[in-house]
Amino acid sequence: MISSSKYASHLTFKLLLGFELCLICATGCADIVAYDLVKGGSQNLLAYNNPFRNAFASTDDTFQIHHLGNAPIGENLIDRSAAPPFDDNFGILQPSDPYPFFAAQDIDNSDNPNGSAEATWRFAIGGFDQLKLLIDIAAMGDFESGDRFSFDYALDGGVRQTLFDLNAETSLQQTYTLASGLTRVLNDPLAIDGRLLDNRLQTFQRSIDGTARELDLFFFGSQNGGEEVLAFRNIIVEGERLAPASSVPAPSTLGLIALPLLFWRRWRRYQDREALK
Ligand SMILES: [Ca+2]
Ligand SMILES: [Ca+2]
Ligand SMILES: [Ca+2]
Ligand SMILES: [Ca+2]
Repeated sequence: MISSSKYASHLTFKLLLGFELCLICATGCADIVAYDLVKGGSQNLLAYNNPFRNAFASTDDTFQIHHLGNAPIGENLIDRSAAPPFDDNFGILQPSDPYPFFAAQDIDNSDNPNGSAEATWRFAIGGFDQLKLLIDIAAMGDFESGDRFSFDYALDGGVRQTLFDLNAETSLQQTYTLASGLTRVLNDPLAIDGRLLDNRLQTFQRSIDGTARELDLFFFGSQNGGEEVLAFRNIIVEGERLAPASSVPAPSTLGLIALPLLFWRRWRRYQDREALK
């Protein structure tokens, strides 16, 4: 049973947190606009196109969405170090991982001699501005300067612009920790704007200027080794809903009375986003 003092402090914390969120939300609080690969689900995903799905004969070559247990996948993408015989020293996803993710491994292979590949997503994003794109990305391996991945975007079929460029930091090392606790230090990790990628998923986010009906996301890879792996999921577009011109209210006493209701709605949206993860 929770003591009355604990309950009071819990309530105070929630009230303070709520008040803080209200202050933040009063200046704009993000809504979920669209997503894919979030617990296996998608929202406002108009199209997904990947000519490289099931295009490579070797299990150790891939550029596509995987769901562990549904089809073979390269062992360098899976971290089995915490289970007998405890000798795995390379991997990203846990063998019990229940949700789909996109993986890339040795794109340069006999089925794809030019060594590059691209997949695209199209999301409906109309009615929002202050857009932001978030993706959880992980990588492990000793990459080279010739290895490159990128996420680009375009609004309503316009000019393609870089969202994230992933390049090897050829003068740095990264320490990767496996589920067993084993650590491995490898040269030349991938990085985004100097932030090193890890074999655990990290969230990268960037704002997108402008408004549009559709957002195209392009994931490009050019990479050539089996001991260089990358995975990502939780592609989320956030934004602020544009108010219809006719419904923009003038400040009034009534408006002030309605503020708590607005704050409550914002709080619920915040909770919805947290529940997605
Ligand atoms: Ca492994
Ligand atoms: Ca290297
Ligand atoms: Ca390479
Ligand atoms: Ca190769």
